Parts: sequence; structure tokens; C-alpha cells
Amino acid sequence: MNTSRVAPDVAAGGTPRPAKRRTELWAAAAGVAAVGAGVVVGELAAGLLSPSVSPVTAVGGAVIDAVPPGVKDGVIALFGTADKLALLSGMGLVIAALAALAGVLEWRRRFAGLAVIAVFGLVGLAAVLTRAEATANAVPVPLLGAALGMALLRWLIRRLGEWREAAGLQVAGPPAGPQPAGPDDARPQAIWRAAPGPETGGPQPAGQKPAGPHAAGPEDGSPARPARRRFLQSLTVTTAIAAVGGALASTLRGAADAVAGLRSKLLLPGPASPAPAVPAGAELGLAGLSPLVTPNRDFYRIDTALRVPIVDPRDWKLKVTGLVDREIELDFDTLLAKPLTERHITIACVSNEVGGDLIGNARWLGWPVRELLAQAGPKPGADMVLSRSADGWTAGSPLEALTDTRDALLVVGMNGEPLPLEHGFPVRLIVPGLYGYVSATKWVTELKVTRFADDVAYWTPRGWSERGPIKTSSRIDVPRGGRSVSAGTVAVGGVAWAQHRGIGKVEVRVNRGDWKQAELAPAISTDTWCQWKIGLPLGPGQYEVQVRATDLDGDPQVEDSAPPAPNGATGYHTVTVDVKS
Ligand SMILES: Nc1nc2c(c(=O)[nH]1)N[C@H]1C(S)=C(S)[C@@H](COP(=O)(O)O)O[C@H]1N2
Ligand SMILES: [Mo]
Repeated sequence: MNTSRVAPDVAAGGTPRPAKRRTELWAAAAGVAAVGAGVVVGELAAGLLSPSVSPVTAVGGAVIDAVPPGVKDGVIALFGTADKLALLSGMGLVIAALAALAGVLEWRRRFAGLAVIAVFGLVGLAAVLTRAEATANAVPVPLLGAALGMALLRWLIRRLGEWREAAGLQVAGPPAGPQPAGPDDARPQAIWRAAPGPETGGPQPAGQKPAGPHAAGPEDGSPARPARRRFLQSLTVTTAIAAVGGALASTLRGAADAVAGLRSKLLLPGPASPAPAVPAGAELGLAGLSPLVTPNRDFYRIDTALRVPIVDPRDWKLKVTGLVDREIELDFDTLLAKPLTERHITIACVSNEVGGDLIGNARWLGWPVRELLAQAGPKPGADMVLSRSADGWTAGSPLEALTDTRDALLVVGMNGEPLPLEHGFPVRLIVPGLYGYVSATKWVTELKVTRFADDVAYWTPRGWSERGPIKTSSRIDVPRGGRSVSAGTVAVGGVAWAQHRGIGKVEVRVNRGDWKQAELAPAISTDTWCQWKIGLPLGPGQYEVQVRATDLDGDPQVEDSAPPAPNGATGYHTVTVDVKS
């Protein structure tokens, strides 16, 4: 804060309106600093008391959960990742604006600003209490933050009052002459003599310490200076609390770095059942086609976690509970000691649009869930497994999908590495054939064997179907829509998927003409997507190119267009291709 901006205000005490406005600016600054310190200390307390939920992440998470389902773009935003930064920045701006308002209100009327901060605290408390991952520990956190913010704001506003009071005294009887324009130090002494000093019995603001002789001491040049200095000191202290708290809070982030360090040193065992070799020719080598195996850094990421849950593998436990003969608790070392299976499996997000990129294929290393569940012994009547993550998110998978012969895995490795933190480190679920929202629980900590009639997973009450088998679909990767290509034989290619059923054929048509069968590359397995390509003889002009896939059972993908909600988009991916001569 540039303090010299204040000086002319003090100096030009005879012009009350700008002075009032500047005072309110200082009050607003006090509000921002006080609330900033409160928020930061709250985050810090959360880091110590309840690492998986802080007031800020709780409010942000509540915002994410509250976004109504069914709105296409909203859904992508809801599931997306880049939007989280936007959400946090937006929250920061809203908090800062309300904090500034709290400062101004508190300046105008005692307790009005404190009331605003109290509401902040209550909103934070409500958000924290309604988060699944909340523990009793989280309760004092928002209250502590709000209490500190209120105390600091009251303190700052009192100091501001003392300063303005002193400045007001000084200008009580300004001479009717030209106002000095320089800083108050430069004022002629005569003006100060003209103003009644505190000692001469001017009105004292409530709670103000009687100003000592120093307050109006000639060396200061102004009776307002010490009061101003005290206010600025208080503001600095408050800002420092916010800054130091922020630094400490980010040190707590060191926990995340520590787990990242453990991850990078982790050596995964080899698979007892290795992934079948990628068949020759599975990768068509057509420029622009998605790689058959998606590198981890390019793999789409979808979850509701505002802050990636940080799970120390040494503390990780998976509980198998519910309708089972024997409850099981599994730790990470025990899991790594199991005979592991490695498979390529293509997972997809239910909110993937036709032609969208919320799909990826990786080589996953894990222990078959069916073996774990066999040890637990599901009771008759059970038909669902509710998997829960460290942050409380849940997915409901049909028990059958986790106990039949498919490779549903309790995954520890992705493409030859430990799971990346944002893809579920240390352990997640991957189930061939099911959309992620009903199966692919990251940071998994519990499998509850239950019934669809008794339990409800995270997305079900938010407008998404209880069950989510992946729909047969296909995508054109080249040419990119809107891109122009040269006349002749135009190479068209992409991917097609029908997880656990397998792709039987892919066809392409131009301008709604006859379907032509594309060359289908061999799939790694029925659980993965496969590449396809076709050369189309096209002269100059604009064409509409469409693709459709048919699974190995002979069922073609659905033609009618439907949005992602409630259980996956349908329709043909359609691109417009510009062919130049
Ligand atoms: N804990 C947790 N796991 C989750 C989710 C989530 O929100 N929280 N989202 C699911 C959804 S909707 C999808 S599509 C997949 C995406 O997995 P990825 O981010 O590794 O690609 O994770 C699933 N697992
Ligand atoms: Mo998803």
C-alpha cells in the first residue's frame, strides 16, 4: 500500500468528500487484510486439523456439487479440471469484494462488517459440515478463521477511527487560505497551531487513548501522523499474518510433495499376468491419429476434487465392508505382494461428447477385484459395490462387473509407473466396460458390498443414471473438422470403442451416401479402443464425413443424437472436410 497517497488527504483536510472516500478505501483495505488473514489462518488450521477438507475447498466443493446436472456445458465444467482454477480465482474475487465491503460497513457502523465476516464463518462451517470427508476436527476451523478476521477488522477499524479523528481535529479550524499541497511534514507550523490539539479538549473518540504530547509534537508536524502510523502498522501486521500464514499453508502443501516423493521412489512389482502384447498393426501410424496407448501426461482427468487427495501409501487402507461374510482390511504392502495382473483398458467419461476427448487407453497394473471380493464373500442379495474415495466421492458398480471374468482391477500402476497423484495414487479401480463415474474410483479406500436399492452413489441424485455401461462409439481424428486437405485420396481415420464387447466393424459415409467399411486395426483386446482408417477419393469441395461403429455382437452404435446426461452421448461423429484442388 502506498502510504504517500494518504498524505495529501490529511493535508487537504478542508475537502471532506475525497477524504471520506479515501478513508473508506482504507477501511476496504482493512477488510481485505483482515479477511485474508482469517481465510489463510483457517486454511492453515485445516492443514493441521483436517487436511482433506478446508473451508475454501469445502465451499468450492459445495459449489461444484450444487451446479445443476443436465446442462451440457455445465456438466463438462463440473467434471473438468481447468475450471477449478477459475473457480478458485472466482471465489478469491468474491471473497475479496465481500471483505472490502465488510471493511467499509464496519467503518460506517460498528458490528456491520463483523456481521459479514460472521456470515463468512457460518457459510464455511455449513460447507465443511456437509462435506463427506469432514471429521469433527474440521468444525473449529472456519470458526477460528472467522473469529480472527473479526478481531483483526475491529482492531484495524478502531485504529482507522483514531487516525481520522486526529486528522479531523487537525482540520477543525483550517485557515481560509490556499491549502498546502505538499505532505503534512511540509505544512507550516502556523496551521497546526490554528487547529485545536487533543490537549485543548477536542472531542475524543470512544476508546482512544489520550494523545500524549508526542501526538502533536512539533517533530511530527501533524497530530494525525502517529495515529496514521499506528493504523498503517496494524494494517501491516494484519497483512503479514496473511502472508506468513499463506507461506505456512503452502509449507503444509509440502505433504503433497512428500507423497509425490514417495511415489517417485516406489518400485512396483512386475505382473504375474502380463498384458498381452500389442498386436502388430494395432497402431496404424496415420499422422494425427490418437496414439493407441495414451501417455499419462495426456490422459484426461475428471473428478470433483478441488484439491487432489494426498494419500500416503504407508497409511493407505482399503476396507471391504457391508454384505460380506468377512470384512477385510488391506494395506498397500499386502496389495503389492498379491499376484498382479496387467491389462490395457480404455476408460471413458460419461460426459464425453460425441467426438470428444474424455477417453484414454492405458496399461493398468492391479489385483483383480474379483479375488478380493471372493475372500470377503459377498452375501446373497447383494448386487452393488459402492466404492468410496479418500475424499468421500462414491461410485456404484454392479457387483457382477467386479466378480465376473472381466479384468476389473484394484490398480496401482499406469503405463509402467505408479499411478500419478491426480489419477488416484496410490490405488484406484478400473473396470472394463463401465463409464468412470460408476466404476473408476480414484484414491479408493472402501468397497461396500450392498444393494442398488439401499445405497446411492455420488452422481445418481445429480441426474445421472444408476448404471453406466459404456456405449459403442467412434471418433474421427483426421482430418480435423474445419481443416482443409488436398484433393485426391483423402486419409480419414480415428478410433472406435465398445469396451468388453469389442469392435466388429467401422464404417464411414460422405454426405449421407452409402456406408463404406473402413480398415480396422487389430484391437489389443475387447476392452480397448481400436484405430481405423479409410482413403476417400474426394475432389475439391466441402464434404460432411460421418463414422459409425458396430460391436462384435453386431449391434451398431446409436444413430440418434443424445447429450451425455443421463448415461452417455449418442449419435454419429460428423466432421466437415474442406477439399482444395
Ligand atoms: N475419487 C474420485 N474418483 C473418480 C472421480 C471423482 O470425481 N472422484 N471421477 C470419476 C470419473 S467421472 C471418471 S470419468 C474417471 C476419470 O479418471 P481419470 O481422471 O484418471 O481419467 O474417474 C472417476 N473416478
Ligand atoms: Mo466421468
